[in-house]
Amino acid sequence: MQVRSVATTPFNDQKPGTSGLRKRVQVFCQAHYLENFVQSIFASIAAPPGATLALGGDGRYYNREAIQIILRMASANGFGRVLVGRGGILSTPAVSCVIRKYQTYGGIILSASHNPGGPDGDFGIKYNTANGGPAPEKITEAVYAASKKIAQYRIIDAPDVALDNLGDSKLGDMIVSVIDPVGDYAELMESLFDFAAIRKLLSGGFRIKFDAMHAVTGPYAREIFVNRLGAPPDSVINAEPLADFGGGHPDPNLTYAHELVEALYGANAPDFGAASDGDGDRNMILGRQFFVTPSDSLAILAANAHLVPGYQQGLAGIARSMPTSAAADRVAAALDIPCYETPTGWKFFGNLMDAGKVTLCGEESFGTGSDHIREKDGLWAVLFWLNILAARKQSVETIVREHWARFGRNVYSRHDYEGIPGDAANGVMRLLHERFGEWQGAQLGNYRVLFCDDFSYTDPVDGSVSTGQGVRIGFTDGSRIVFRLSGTGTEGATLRIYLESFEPDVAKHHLDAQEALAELIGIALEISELRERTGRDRPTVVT
Ligand code: VG1
Ligand code: CO
Repeated sequence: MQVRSVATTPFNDQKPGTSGLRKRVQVFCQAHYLENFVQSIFASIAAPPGATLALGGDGRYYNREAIQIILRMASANGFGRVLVGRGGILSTPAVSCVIRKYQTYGGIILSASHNPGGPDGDFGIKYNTANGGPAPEKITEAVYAASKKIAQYRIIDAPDVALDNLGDSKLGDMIVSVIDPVGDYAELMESLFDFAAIRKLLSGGFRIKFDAMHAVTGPYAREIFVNRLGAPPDSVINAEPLADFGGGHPDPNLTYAHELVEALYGANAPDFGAASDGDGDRNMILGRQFFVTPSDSLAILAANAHLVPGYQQGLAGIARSMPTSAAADRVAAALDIPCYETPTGWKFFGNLMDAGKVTLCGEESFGTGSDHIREKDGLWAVLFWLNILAARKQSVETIVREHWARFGRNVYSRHDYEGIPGDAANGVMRLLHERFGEWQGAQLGNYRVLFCDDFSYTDPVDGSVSTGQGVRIGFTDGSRIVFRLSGTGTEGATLRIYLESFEPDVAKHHLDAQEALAELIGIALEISELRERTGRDRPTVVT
Protein backbone atom coordinates (compact mmCIF):
# COMPACT_ATOMS: atom_id res chain seq x y z
CA MET A 1 0.00 0.00 0.00
CA GLN A 2 1.14 3.46 -0.89
CA VAL A 3 2.40 5.82 1.83
CA ARG A 4 1.58 9.38 0.96
CA SER A 5 3.15 12.56 2.28
CA VAL A 6 0.44 15.19 2.30
CA ALA A 7 1.45 18.84 2.27
CA THR A 8 -0.25 20.88 4.99
CA THR A 9 0.02 24.19 6.81
CA PRO A 10 -0.11 24.69 10.58
CA PHE A 11 -3.21 25.60 12.58
CA ASN A 12 -2.32 28.02 15.32
CA ASP A 13 -4.69 26.68 17.98
CA GLN A 14 -3.49 23.13 18.67
CA LYS A 15 -2.27 23.73 22.20
CA PRO A 16 -3.34 20.87 24.48
CA GLY A 17 -5.23 22.01 27.59
CA THR A 18 -5.75 20.35 30.97
CA SER A 19 -6.48 17.06 29.24
CA GLY A 20 -5.53 16.95 25.57
CA LEU A 21 -6.80 18.99 22.63
CA ARG A 22 -10.53 19.76 22.74
CA LYS A 23 -12.39 21.63 20.04
CA ARG A 24 -15.76 21.82 18.41
CA VAL A 25 -16.49 18.89 16.09
CA GLN A 26 -16.60 21.33 13.13
CA VAL A 27 -13.06 22.43 13.94
CA PHE A 28 -11.81 18.83 14.05
CA CYS A 29 -13.60 18.01 10.78
CA GLN A 30 -11.73 20.69 8.83
CA ALA A 31 -9.37 19.27 6.23
CA HIS A 32 -6.00 18.31 7.78
CA TYR A 33 -6.94 19.41 11.32
CA LEU A 34 -6.91 16.01 13.01
CA GLU A 35 -4.09 14.79 10.75
CA ASN A 36 -1.85 17.74 11.69
CA PHE A 37 -2.28 17.07 15.39
CA VAL A 38 -1.75 13.31 15.10
CA GLN A 39 1.40 13.83 13.04
CA SER A 40 2.60 16.32 15.67
CA ILE A 41 2.09 13.63 18.33
CA PHE A 42 4.03 11.07 16.28
CA ALA A 43 6.79 13.64 15.67
CA SER A 44 7.13 14.25 19.42
CA ILE A 45 7.10 10.77 20.95
CA ALA A 46 9.99 9.12 19.08
CA ALA A 47 8.32 5.70 18.85
CA PRO A 48 10.73 3.08 17.48
CA PRO A 49 9.72 1.37 14.22
CA GLY A 50 7.29 -1.47 14.85
CA ALA A 51 5.99 -0.03 18.14
CA THR A 52 2.51 -0.86 19.44
CA LEU A 53 -0.15 1.74 20.15
CA ALA A 54 -3.49 1.50 21.99
CA LEU A 55 -6.41 3.38 20.45
CA GLY A 56 -10.02 4.00 21.39
CA GLY A 57 -12.55 6.60 22.33
CA ASP A 58 -15.77 7.33 24.14
CA GLY A 59 -17.96 6.73 21.08
CA ARG A 60 -18.90 10.33 20.53
CA TYR A 61 -19.66 11.78 17.11
CA TYR A 62 -16.60 11.55 14.78
CA ASN A 63 -15.02 8.77 16.90
CA ARG A 64 -15.11 6.13 14.14
CA GLU A 65 -13.96 8.46 11.37
CA ALA A 66 -11.07 9.70 13.50
CA ILE A 67 -10.03 6.13 14.33
CA GLN A 68 -9.82 5.20 10.64
CA ILE A 69 -7.64 8.25 9.93
CA ILE A 70 -5.36 7.56 12.90
CA LEU A 71 -4.98 3.90 11.92
CA ARG A 72 -3.90 4.85 8.38
CA MET A 73 -1.48 7.42 9.77
CA ALA A 74 -0.07 5.00 12.35
CA SER A 75 0.63 2.52 9.55
CA ALA A 76 2.33 5.20 7.45
CA ASN A 77 4.42 6.29 10.45
CA GLY A 78 5.88 2.86 11.03
CA PHE A 79 3.87 1.46 13.93
CA GLY A 80 3.83 -2.34 13.98
CA ARG A 81 0.51 -2.90 15.73
CA VAL A 82 -2.46 -0.97 17.04
CA LEU A 83 -4.77 -2.39 19.71
CA VAL A 84 -8.16 -0.80 19.09
CA GLY A 85 -11.32 -1.34 21.11
CA ARG A 86 -14.19 -3.04 19.28
CA GLY A 87 -16.43 -0.42 17.67
CA GLY A 88 -13.69 2.11 18.39
CA ILE A 89 -14.74 2.06 22.04
CA LEU A 90 -12.39 2.22 25.01
CA SER A 91 -12.98 4.25 28.16
CA THR A 92 -10.10 6.41 29.33
CA PRO A 93 -9.30 4.08 32.27
CA ALA A 94 -9.57 1.07 29.94
CA VAL A 95 -6.97 2.59 27.59
CA SER A 96 -4.67 3.09 30.56
CA CYS A 97 -5.27 -0.53 31.59
CA VAL A 98 -4.58 -1.83 28.06
CA ILE A 99 -1.37 0.21 27.68
CA ARG A 100 -0.02 -1.22 30.92
CA LYS A 101 -1.20 -4.80 30.48
CA TYR A 102 0.13 -5.17 26.92
CA GLN A 103 3.08 -2.85 27.49
CA THR A 104 2.34 -0.72 24.46
CA TYR A 105 4.52 2.25 23.60
CA GLY A 106 1.58 4.58 24.30
CA GLY A 107 -2.02 5.21 23.44
CA ILE A 108 -4.35 7.70 21.83
CA ILE A 109 -7.70 8.48 23.47
CA LEU A 110 -10.47 10.17 21.55
CA SER A 111 -12.72 12.05 23.91
CA ALA A 112 -13.77 15.46 25.10
CA SER A 113 -14.73 13.81 28.38
CA HIS A 114 -17.62 15.60 30.08
CA ASN A 115 -18.17 18.07 27.22
CA PRO A 116 -21.33 17.49 25.14
CA GLY A 117 -21.01 15.52 21.89
CA GLY A 118 -22.81 15.32 18.56
CA PRO A 119 -22.21 17.29 15.35
CA ASP A 120 -22.50 20.57 17.26
CA GLY A 121 -20.66 19.30 20.33
CA ASP A 122 -17.02 18.78 21.14
CA PHE A 123 -14.36 16.30 20.14
CA GLY A 124 -10.96 15.71 21.67
CA ILE A 125 -7.73 13.77 21.43
CA LYS A 126 -5.11 12.96 23.99
CA TYR A 127 -1.85 11.00 24.05
CA ASN A 128 -0.90 8.70 26.93
CA THR A 129 2.60 7.37 27.53
CA ALA A 130 3.89 3.88 28.28
CA ASN A 131 2.99 4.12 31.98
CA GLY A 132 -0.65 4.47 30.91
CA GLY A 133 -0.93 8.09 32.00
CA PRO A 134 -1.57 11.38 30.24
CA ALA A 135 1.54 12.74 28.54
CA PRO A 136 3.42 15.12 30.83
CA GLU A 137 3.75 18.80 29.94
CA LYS A 138 7.16 18.23 28.36
CA ILE A 139 5.47 16.13 25.67
CA THR A 140 2.30 18.20 25.27
CA GLU A 141 4.50 21.28 24.76
CA ALA A 142 6.56 19.46 22.15
CA VAL A 143 3.36 18.42 20.35
CA TYR A 144 2.17 22.02 20.33
CA ALA A 145 5.55 23.21 19.03
CA ALA A 146 5.46 20.59 16.27
CA SER A 147 1.91 21.59 15.32
CA LYS A 148 3.08 25.16 14.74
CA LYS A 149 5.62 24.22 12.12
CA ILE A 150 4.16 21.14 10.48
CA ALA A 151 4.50 21.04 6.69
CA GLN A 152 3.36 17.50 5.88
CA TYR A 153 1.85 14.36 7.36
CA ARG A 154 2.08 10.70 6.41
CA ILE A 155 -0.89 8.49 5.65
CA ILE A 156 -1.58 5.39 3.58
CA ASP A 157 -4.40 4.89 1.11
CA ALA A 158 -6.45 1.93 2.29
CA PRO A 159 -10.05 0.94 2.81
CA ASP A 160 -11.60 1.28 6.28
CA VAL A 161 -10.73 -1.35 8.86
CA ALA A 162 -13.71 -3.40 10.13
CA LEU A 163 -13.90 -2.28 13.76
CA ASP A 164 -16.83 -4.41 14.88
CA ASN A 165 -15.23 -7.86 14.77
CA LEU A 166 -12.60 -9.02 17.21
CA GLY A 167 -9.31 -10.19 15.71
CA ASP A 168 -6.34 -9.11 13.61
CA SER A 169 -6.14 -7.62 10.16
CA LYS A 170 -3.41 -5.95 8.14
CA LEU A 171 -3.24 -2.31 7.23
CA GLY A 172 -0.15 -1.85 5.07
CA ASP A 173 2.63 -3.46 7.10
CA MET A 174 0.83 -2.83 10.39
CA ILE A 175 -1.44 -5.21 12.29
CA VAL A 176 -4.72 -3.89 13.62
CA SER A 177 -5.93 -5.97 16.58
CA VAL A 178 -9.55 -5.29 17.46
CA ILE A 179 -9.86 -6.15 21.16
CA ASP A 180 -12.75 -6.55 23.60
CA PRO A 181 -12.92 -3.11 25.27
CA VAL A 182 -14.35 -4.43 28.55
CA GLY A 183 -12.67 -7.76 29.44
CA ASP A 184 -9.20 -6.62 30.52
CA TYR A 185 -10.63 -3.79 32.56
CA ALA A 186 -13.27 -5.93 34.28
CA GLU A 187 -10.60 -8.50 35.15
CA LEU A 188 -8.43 -5.78 36.72
CA MET A 189 -11.38 -4.61 38.83
CA GLU A 190 -12.02 -8.16 39.98
CA SER A 191 -8.40 -8.41 41.12
CA LEU A 192 -8.74 -5.33 43.38
CA PHE A 193 -12.13 -5.66 45.04
CA ASP A 194 -14.00 -8.25 47.06
CA PHE A 195 -16.55 -9.20 44.39
CA ALA A 196 -17.96 -11.99 46.56
CA ALA A 197 -18.78 -9.56 49.38
CA ILE A 198 -20.31 -7.04 46.96
CA ARG A 199 -22.37 -9.80 45.30
CA LYS A 200 -23.66 -10.77 48.72
CA LEU A 201 -24.53 -7.16 49.53
CA LEU A 202 -26.46 -6.78 46.27
CA SER A 203 -28.35 -10.04 46.73
CA GLY A 204 -29.37 -9.03 50.25
CA GLY A 205 -31.70 -6.22 49.22
CA PHE A 206 -29.15 -3.41 48.89
CA ARG A 207 -30.21 -1.53 45.75
CA ILE A 208 -27.94 0.44 43.45
CA LYS A 209 -28.45 2.65 40.43
CA PHE A 210 -25.67 3.55 38.04
CA ASP A 211 -26.17 6.23 35.37
CA ALA A 212 -23.89 5.77 32.35
CA MET A 213 -25.34 8.96 30.82
CA HIS A 214 -25.40 7.35 27.35
CA ALA A 215 -21.64 7.56 27.37
CA VAL A 216 -18.84 5.01 27.34
CA THR A 217 -19.35 3.26 30.70
CA GLY A 218 -22.63 1.52 29.77
CA PRO A 219 -21.05 -1.72 28.48
CA TYR A 220 -18.53 -1.75 31.34
CA ALA A 221 -21.18 -1.18 33.99
CA ARG A 222 -23.43 -3.89 32.57
CA GLU A 223 -20.63 -6.42 32.51
CA ILE A 224 -19.42 -5.60 36.02
CA PHE A 225 -22.58 -4.78 37.98
CA VAL A 226 -25.10 -7.00 36.21
CA ASN A 227 -23.12 -9.94 34.78
CA ARG A 228 -20.39 -10.28 37.39
CA LEU A 229 -22.02 -8.88 40.52
CA GLY A 230 -25.62 -9.95 39.98
CA ALA A 231 -27.34 -6.57 40.17
CA PRO A 232 -30.73 -6.41 38.41
CA PRO A 233 -30.42 -5.16 34.80
CA ASP A 234 -32.36 -1.98 35.54
CA SER A 235 -29.64 -0.98 38.01
CA VAL A 236 -27.76 0.47 35.04
CA ILE A 237 -29.57 3.30 33.28
CA ASN A 238 -28.75 5.15 30.05
CA ALA A 239 -26.42 2.26 29.29
CA GLU A 240 -26.39 2.55 25.49
CA PRO A 241 -23.44 4.68 24.32
CA LEU A 242 -24.77 7.25 21.85
CA ALA A 243 -22.80 9.55 19.55
CA ASP A 244 -24.51 12.60 21.06
CA PHE A 245 -24.98 11.16 24.57
CA GLY A 246 -28.73 11.39 24.00
CA GLY A 247 -28.42 15.17 23.76
CA GLY A 248 -27.23 15.31 27.36
CA HIS A 249 -24.20 16.69 29.05
CA PRO A 250 -22.20 13.62 30.19
CA ASP A 251 -20.96 15.26 33.36
CA PRO A 252 -21.72 13.39 36.58
CA ASN A 253 -22.84 16.11 38.94
CA LEU A 254 -26.08 17.14 40.63
CA THR A 255 -27.03 19.38 37.71
CA TYR A 256 -26.45 17.12 34.73
CA ALA A 257 -27.10 13.62 36.14
CA HIS A 258 -30.67 14.68 36.94
CA GLU A 259 -32.34 11.34 36.23
CA LEU A 260 -30.13 9.65 38.80
CA VAL A 261 -30.51 12.50 41.26
CA GLU A 262 -34.31 12.32 41.00
CA ALA A 263 -34.20 8.58 41.70
CA LEU A 264 -31.90 8.93 44.71
CA TYR A 265 -33.84 11.84 46.20
CA GLY A 266 -37.29 10.45 45.34
CA ALA A 267 -39.65 8.05 47.07
CA ASN A 268 -38.42 4.48 47.51
CA ALA A 269 -34.89 5.58 46.60
CA PRO A 270 -32.12 3.01 46.08
CA ASP A 271 -29.40 2.75 48.73
CA PHE A 272 -26.59 3.86 46.48
CA GLY A 273 -26.31 5.85 43.26
CA ALA A 274 -23.40 6.66 40.99
CA ALA A 275 -22.71 8.17 37.60
CA SER A 276 -19.77 8.51 35.27
CA ASP A 277 -18.79 10.95 32.53
CA GLY A 278 -18.31 10.74 28.76
CA ASP A 279 -15.04 8.81 28.84
CA GLY A 280 -15.56 6.96 32.12
CA ASP A 281 -12.89 8.54 34.28
CA ARG A 282 -15.15 10.60 36.56
CA ASN A 283 -17.58 9.46 39.23
CA MET A 284 -20.33 10.90 41.37
CA ILE A 285 -21.34 9.04 44.52
CA LEU A 286 -24.77 9.39 46.09
CA GLY A 287 -26.41 7.79 49.07
CA ARG A 288 -30.14 7.84 49.65
CA GLN A 289 -30.90 11.58 49.64
CA PHE A 290 -27.25 12.24 50.19
CA PHE A 291 -24.45 13.67 48.02
CA VAL A 292 -20.80 12.84 48.68
CA THR A 293 -18.45 15.61 47.57
CA PRO A 294 -15.56 14.25 45.51
CA SER A 295 -13.07 15.72 47.98
CA ASP A 296 -14.74 13.86 50.85
CA SER A 297 -14.94 10.73 48.73
CA LEU A 298 -11.16 10.66 48.28
CA ALA A 299 -10.65 11.08 52.02
CA ILE A 300 -13.17 8.36 52.85
CA LEU A 301 -11.66 5.89 50.39
CA ALA A 302 -8.26 6.52 51.96
CA ALA A 303 -9.56 6.12 55.52
CA ASN A 304 -11.27 2.82 54.61
CA ALA A 305 -8.72 1.38 52.19
CA HIS A 306 -7.76 -1.32 54.70
CA LEU A 307 -11.19 -2.90 54.07
CA VAL A 308 -10.45 -3.44 50.38
CA PRO A 309 -8.33 -6.41 49.26
CA GLY A 310 -6.27 -4.49 46.69
CA TYR A 311 -5.25 -1.89 49.27
CA GLN A 312 -4.94 -3.93 52.44
CA GLN A 313 -1.17 -3.70 52.41
CA GLY A 314 -1.49 0.04 53.13
CA LEU A 315 -1.17 3.28 51.20
CA ALA A 316 2.19 4.78 50.26
CA GLY A 317 0.72 8.26 50.16
CA ILE A 318 -2.13 10.37 48.82
CA ALA A 319 -2.09 13.12 46.20
CA ARG A 320 -4.78 15.68 45.49
CA SER A 321 -5.01 18.57 43.09
CA MET A 322 -4.56 21.99 44.64
CA PRO A 323 -8.23 23.08 44.49
CA THR A 324 -9.37 19.77 46.06
CA SER A 325 -10.27 20.14 49.73
CA ALA A 326 -7.82 19.23 52.45
CA ALA A 327 -10.05 16.43 53.77
CA ALA A 328 -7.58 13.87 52.39
CA ASP A 329 -4.68 15.66 54.11
CA ARG A 330 -6.30 14.93 57.48
CA VAL A 331 -6.57 11.24 56.70
CA ALA A 332 -2.97 11.16 55.47
CA ALA A 333 -1.85 12.76 58.71
CA ALA A 334 -3.78 10.18 60.75
CA LEU A 335 -2.28 7.35 58.68
CA ASP A 336 1.14 8.97 58.96
CA ILE A 337 1.67 8.96 55.19
CA PRO A 338 2.61 11.87 52.91
CA CYS A 339 0.01 13.97 51.08
CA TYR A 340 1.00 15.81 47.89
CA GLU A 341 -0.67 18.87 46.40
CA THR A 342 -0.42 19.04 42.59
CA PRO A 343 -1.81 21.33 39.89
CA THR A 344 -5.17 20.47 38.31
CA GLY A 345 -5.08 17.60 35.80
CA TRP A 346 -4.27 13.92 36.11
CA LYS A 347 -0.94 14.24 34.29
CA PHE A 348 0.66 15.57 37.46
CA PHE A 349 -0.03 12.37 39.43
CA GLY A 350 1.85 10.03 37.10
CA ASN A 351 5.38 10.67 38.34
CA LEU A 352 4.29 10.31 41.98
CA MET A 353 2.64 6.96 41.27
CA ASP A 354 5.52 5.70 39.11
CA ALA A 355 7.94 6.56 41.91
CA GLY A 356 5.81 4.66 44.43
CA LYS A 357 5.15 7.81 46.45
CA VAL A 358 1.36 7.68 46.30
CA THR A 359 -1.34 5.03 46.01
CA LEU A 360 -4.55 7.11 45.88
CA CYS A 361 -5.13 10.33 43.95
CA GLY A 362 -8.10 12.61 43.57
CA GLU A 363 -9.52 15.83 42.25
CA GLU A 364 -12.52 17.85 43.36
CA SER A 365 -13.87 17.55 39.81
CA PHE A 366 -15.30 14.07 40.44
CA GLY A 367 -12.02 12.30 39.69
CA THR A 368 -10.59 9.57 41.90
CA GLY A 369 -8.10 6.85 41.15
CA SER A 370 -5.13 4.81 42.25
CA ASP A 371 -1.89 3.34 41.03
CA HIS A 372 -3.74 0.35 39.49
CA ILE A 373 -3.63 2.45 36.30
CA ARG A 374 -2.51 6.02 35.53
CA GLU A 375 -5.88 7.67 34.87
CA LYS A 376 -8.72 8.58 37.14
CA ASP A 377 -11.25 5.81 37.11
CA GLY A 378 -15.01 6.21 37.55
CA LEU A 379 -16.13 2.59 37.92
CA TRP A 380 -13.16 1.82 40.14
CA ALA A 381 -14.36 4.50 42.58
CA VAL A 382 -17.89 3.08 42.51
CA LEU A 383 -16.57 -0.42 43.24
CA PHE A 384 -14.34 0.92 46.02
CA TRP A 385 -17.43 2.44 47.65
CA LEU A 386 -19.45 -0.75 47.20
CA ASN A 387 -16.63 -2.74 48.77
CA ILE A 388 -16.59 -0.39 51.77
CA LEU A 389 -20.38 -0.54 52.06
CA ALA A 390 -20.28 -4.34 51.93
CA ALA A 391 -17.62 -4.43 54.65
CA ARG A 392 -19.13 -1.80 56.97
CA LYS A 393 -22.81 -2.60 56.46
CA GLN A 394 -23.78 1.03 57.06
CA SER A 395 -25.43 3.59 54.82
CA VAL A 396 -23.44 6.04 52.68
CA GLU A 397 -24.66 8.90 54.86
CA THR A 398 -23.64 7.21 58.10
CA ILE A 399 -20.17 6.49 56.75
CA VAL A 400 -19.71 10.12 55.71
CA ARG A 401 -21.05 11.53 58.97
CA GLU A 402 -18.86 9.23 61.05
CA HIS A 403 -15.91 10.36 58.93
CA TRP A 404 -16.70 14.01 59.62
CA ALA A 405 -17.14 13.32 63.32
CA ARG A 406 -13.68 11.77 63.44
CA PHE A 407 -11.74 14.10 61.16
CA GLY A 408 -13.87 17.27 61.03
CA ARG A 409 -15.66 18.42 57.92
CA ASN A 410 -14.02 20.31 55.08
CA VAL A 411 -17.08 22.13 53.80
CA TYR A 412 -16.61 22.53 50.08
CA SER A 413 -18.15 23.91 46.92
CA ARG A 414 -17.11 24.92 43.42
CA HIS A 415 -18.86 27.68 41.50
CA ASP A 416 -18.37 27.68 37.73
CA TYR A 417 -19.03 30.67 35.51
CA GLU A 418 -19.13 29.11 32.06
CA GLY A 419 -18.93 30.70 28.62
CA ILE A 420 -17.91 34.17 29.72
CA PRO A 421 -16.00 36.40 27.28
CA GLY A 422 -12.25 35.72 27.39
CA ASP A 423 -11.46 39.39 28.05
CA ALA A 424 -13.70 39.55 31.10
CA ALA A 425 -12.29 36.31 32.52
CA ASN A 426 -8.71 37.41 31.92
CA GLY A 427 -9.57 40.78 33.47
CA VAL A 428 -10.71 39.08 36.68
CA MET A 429 -7.55 36.98 36.86
CA ARG A 430 -5.35 40.00 36.13
CA LEU A 431 -7.07 41.99 38.86
CA LEU A 432 -6.51 39.19 41.36
CA HIS A 433 -2.83 39.01 40.41
CA GLU A 434 -2.40 42.76 40.77
CA ARG A 435 -4.16 42.92 44.11
CA PHE A 436 -3.22 39.81 45.99
CA GLY A 437 -0.06 41.42 47.39
CA GLU A 438 -2.27 43.94 49.23
CA TRP A 439 -4.36 41.26 50.92
CA GLN A 440 -1.54 39.60 52.81
CA GLY A 441 -2.55 39.71 56.49
CA ALA A 442 -5.78 41.63 55.73
CA GLN A 443 -9.05 41.07 57.55
CA LEU A 444 -11.86 40.24 55.13
CA GLY A 445 -15.09 39.99 57.12
CA ASN A 446 -14.54 37.31 59.76
CA TYR A 447 -11.53 35.91 57.95
CA ARG A 448 -7.88 36.92 58.21
CA VAL A 449 -5.68 36.28 55.18
CA LEU A 450 -2.75 33.99 55.91
CA PHE A 451 -1.34 33.83 52.38
CA CYS A 452 -2.09 34.75 48.78
CA ASP A 453 -0.24 33.37 45.82
CA ASP A 454 -0.40 32.00 42.33
CA PHE A 455 0.12 28.28 42.79
CA SER A 456 3.22 26.79 41.26
CA TYR A 457 4.42 23.22 41.57
CA THR A 458 7.80 21.61 41.46
CA ASP A 459 7.51 17.93 40.63
CA PRO A 460 9.35 16.09 43.42
CA VAL A 461 10.42 13.34 41.02
CA ASP A 462 11.77 15.11 37.94
CA GLY A 463 12.03 18.68 39.25
CA SER A 464 9.90 20.16 36.45
CA VAL A 465 8.14 23.38 37.39
CA SER A 466 4.56 24.35 36.49
CA THR A 467 3.55 27.94 37.20
CA GLY A 468 0.32 29.92 36.98
CA GLN A 469 -1.88 27.12 38.31
CA GLY A 470 -4.48 29.25 40.12
CA VAL A 471 -4.76 32.13 42.58
CA ARG A 472 -5.09 30.93 46.17
CA ILE A 473 -6.19 32.95 49.16
CA GLY A 474 -5.71 31.04 52.38
CA PHE A 475 -7.15 32.19 55.70
CA THR A 476 -5.80 31.65 59.20
CA ASP A 477 -8.60 29.20 60.13
CA GLY A 478 -7.79 26.90 57.19
CA SER A 479 -10.50 28.27 54.89
CA ARG A 480 -9.59 28.94 51.26
CA ILE A 481 -10.75 30.64 48.12
CA VAL A 482 -9.16 29.59 44.82
CA PHE A 483 -9.67 31.17 41.40
CA ARG A 484 -8.73 29.35 38.21
CA LEU A 485 -9.50 29.41 34.53
CA SER A 486 -10.62 26.11 33.02
CA GLY A 487 -8.38 24.43 30.46
CA THR A 488 -10.97 22.07 28.97
CA GLY A 489 -13.70 24.34 27.57
CA THR A 490 -14.15 25.14 23.90
CA GLU A 491 -16.25 28.28 24.00
CA GLY A 492 -15.36 31.52 25.77
CA ALA A 493 -13.76 31.10 29.15
CA THR A 494 -14.88 29.25 32.25
CA LEU A 495 -13.90 30.76 35.56
CA ARG A 496 -13.93 28.43 38.52
CA ILE A 497 -14.13 29.58 42.13
CA TYR A 498 -13.32 26.90 44.70
CA LEU A 499 -14.49 27.52 48.27
CA GLU A 500 -13.55 25.63 51.38
CA SER A 501 -13.89 26.04 55.13
CA PHE A 502 -13.15 23.70 57.99
CA GLU A 503 -15.81 22.78 60.54
CA PRO A 504 -14.67 20.68 63.50
CA ASP A 505 -18.00 21.06 65.35
CA VAL A 506 -20.28 18.04 64.82
CA ALA A 507 -23.29 20.13 65.79
CA LYS A 508 -22.78 22.14 62.59
CA HIS A 509 -22.11 19.25 60.22
CA HIS A 510 -25.73 19.13 59.05
CA LEU A 511 -25.47 22.60 57.48
CA ASP A 512 -25.89 23.01 53.77
CA ALA A 513 -22.53 23.80 52.14
CA GLN A 514 -23.82 26.93 50.39
CA GLU A 515 -25.11 28.27 53.71
CA ALA A 516 -21.94 27.42 55.55
CA LEU A 517 -19.83 29.04 52.83
CA ALA A 518 -22.04 32.10 52.31
CA GLU A 519 -19.60 34.63 53.73
CA LEU A 520 -16.64 33.23 51.77
CA ILE A 521 -18.74 33.30 48.59
CA GLY A 522 -19.50 36.97 49.22
CA ILE A 523 -15.81 37.75 49.77
CA ALA A 524 -14.84 35.92 46.57
CA LEU A 525 -17.32 37.89 44.48
CA GLU A 526 -16.31 41.19 46.02
CA ILE A 527 -12.54 40.92 45.69
CA SER A 528 -12.72 39.57 42.14
CA GLU A 529 -15.28 42.17 40.92
CA LEU A 530 -16.72 39.18 39.11
CA ARG A 531 -20.28 40.45 38.85
CA GLU A 532 -19.25 43.87 37.59
CA ARG A 533 -16.78 42.49 35.09
CA THR A 534 -18.84 39.62 33.69
CA GLY A 535 -22.40 40.84 34.18
CA ARG A 536 -23.21 37.46 35.74
CA ASP A 537 -25.15 37.42 38.97
CA ARG A 538 -24.94 33.68 39.62
CA PRO A 539 -22.76 30.72 38.67
CA THR A 540 -23.72 28.43 35.78
CA VAL A 541 -23.02 25.25 37.73
CA VAL A 542 -22.54 24.71 41.46
CA THR A 543 -20.97 21.47 42.64
C1 VG1 B 1 -11.31 19.88 34.45
C2 VG1 B 1 -11.18 19.57 35.92
C3 VG1 B 1 -9.87 18.83 36.18
C4 VG1 B 1 -9.84 17.57 35.32
C5 VG1 B 1 -10.03 17.94 33.87
C6 VG1 B 1 -10.12 16.73 32.96
O1 VG1 B 1 -10.25 20.72 34.04
O2 VG1 B 1 -11.24 20.75 36.69
O3 VG1 B 1 -9.78 18.54 37.55
O4 VG1 B 1 -8.61 16.91 35.48
O5 VG1 B 1 -11.24 18.67 33.70
O6 VG1 B 1 -11.15 15.89 33.36
P1 VG1 B 1 -10.42 22.31 33.88
O7 VG1 B 1 -9.11 22.81 33.35
O8 VG1 B 1 -11.58 22.53 32.97
O9 VG1 B 1 -10.74 22.83 35.25
V1 VG1 B 1 -11.94 14.97 32.20
O10 VG1 B 1 -12.86 13.85 32.97
O11 VG1 B 1 -12.82 16.27 31.47
O12 VG1 B 1 -10.78 14.40 31.19
CO1 CO C 1 -13.49 12.42 31.75
